[in-house]
Amino acid sequence: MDLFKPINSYYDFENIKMVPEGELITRNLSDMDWMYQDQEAVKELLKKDPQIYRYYNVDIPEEEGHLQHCISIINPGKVGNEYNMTKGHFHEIKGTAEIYYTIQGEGMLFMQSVTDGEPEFEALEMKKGSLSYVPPHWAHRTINTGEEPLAFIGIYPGEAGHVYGDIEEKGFMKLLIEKDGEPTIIDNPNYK
Ligand code: S6P
Ligand code: ZN
Repeated sequence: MDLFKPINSYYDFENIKMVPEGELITRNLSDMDWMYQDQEAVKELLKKDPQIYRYYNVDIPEEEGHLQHCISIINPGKVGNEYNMTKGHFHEIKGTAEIYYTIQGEGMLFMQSVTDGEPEFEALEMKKGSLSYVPPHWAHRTINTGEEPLAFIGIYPGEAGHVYGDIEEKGFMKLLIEKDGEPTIIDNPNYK
């Protein structure tokens, strides 16, 4: 048996990154431009194509028994009046859960499930110290509503895998926009 050796990773608060970096994945606006409601704002922002978020995956075998873990960082900002967010996904093995532990910033965790016909939606607050549970069968997306980066640790089963197609095509049933200076959840008129 190949014995996997214990390893440490660190969050570098000063440089807002994980050390060692592991696998770094960056998502710019152009990677998810159709997901935002205000396409005029998208068009304008695409001239600079800002980075919306990035995540650092620790290199762990994608196998049952292991625990994948990563640090995600969503930059502060908005596209029109909609806050910066991740694309969102289901786990490929839908019966796998995830834990998010917020280490910096503030935001929201959107979850939706369509397991028994009727779509269901839930949202949880994220702030430094919040420990959020994403149960099996819930798609999840994170959103930065603050002025600083939103950074959180994600821990999930090694075999979970990720599926983006469903959310890419149908979207999330709710959006998080700034209204009268406050984060406000509204229905997504484009949800299919
Ligand atoms: C993985 C976990 C996170 C996300 C990351 C980026 O299961 O939920 O590491 O991958 O926050 O979001 P997304 O939706 O682009 O994978
Ligand atoms: Zn996940």
